[in-house]
Amino acid sequence: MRRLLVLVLSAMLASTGTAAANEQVVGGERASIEANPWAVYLLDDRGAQFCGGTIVAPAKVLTAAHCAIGRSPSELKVVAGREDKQDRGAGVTATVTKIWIHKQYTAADEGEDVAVLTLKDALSYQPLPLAELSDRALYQPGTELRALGWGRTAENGKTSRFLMQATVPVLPDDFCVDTYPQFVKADMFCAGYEGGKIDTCQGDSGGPIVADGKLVGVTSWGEGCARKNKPGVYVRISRYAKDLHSVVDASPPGVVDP
Ligand code: 4AZ
Repeated sequence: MRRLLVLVLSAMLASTGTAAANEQVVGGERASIEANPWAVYLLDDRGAQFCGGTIVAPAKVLTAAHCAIGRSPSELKVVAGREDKQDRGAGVTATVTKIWIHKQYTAADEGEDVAVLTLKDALSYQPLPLAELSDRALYQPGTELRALGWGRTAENGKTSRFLMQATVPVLPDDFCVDTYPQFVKADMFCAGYEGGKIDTCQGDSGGPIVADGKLVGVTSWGEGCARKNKPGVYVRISRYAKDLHSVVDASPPGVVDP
């Protein structure tokens, strides 16, 4: 009887140990909204979080094209200033008035996975600047980037209640091409560990991966989550900076240029 109790208790400990190892983005940690005020999430027409985004101007949110395609502005909401999805008192739920999707977008793994949402009202949260063509150093293999989101904390798990973050290094383009034949070097980069374990996951798409106070990438795709030799793939934002500036920096209606 004693031995049975010991067995049951050790089995319980072993299973909670496994859960803890998978519990945290995957392999990450909590992040505060105060330190990352430009991090937002998207709600579908049922009020469920399904993607992330980044405030890049007072009334503009950058996300992935695959998060926005096939939706009308009325079927989308942006939640800003809320770290805990269940904290209805924190932040704001913003109305989307317009959706811009890169005109060459076809599928996430073919590139151009970027979209810009225009909001009805300006947000009071600090926007994040885009990485520019001159920021080539941020894309060098080994550069440590920080990915953020409310996505799944395990490949087949639930999305996170809280904002999470994980630090992942940029991997060499040749590694990404070897593991993903469709990988487009000019449009994407991949980041993570050859051994897996730490990665973005479903629900993190559209959200930010940052370094040096700049938006380096947008979470785009990957095979599963945190799998060995299957790193996350991100939009190479510097490549789209020019296109994005023409959308993001457009004067809002009613504001007359001097
Ligand atoms: C997704 O489906 C997704 N492991 C996001 C990120 C990654 C894979 C899938 C990267 O939104």
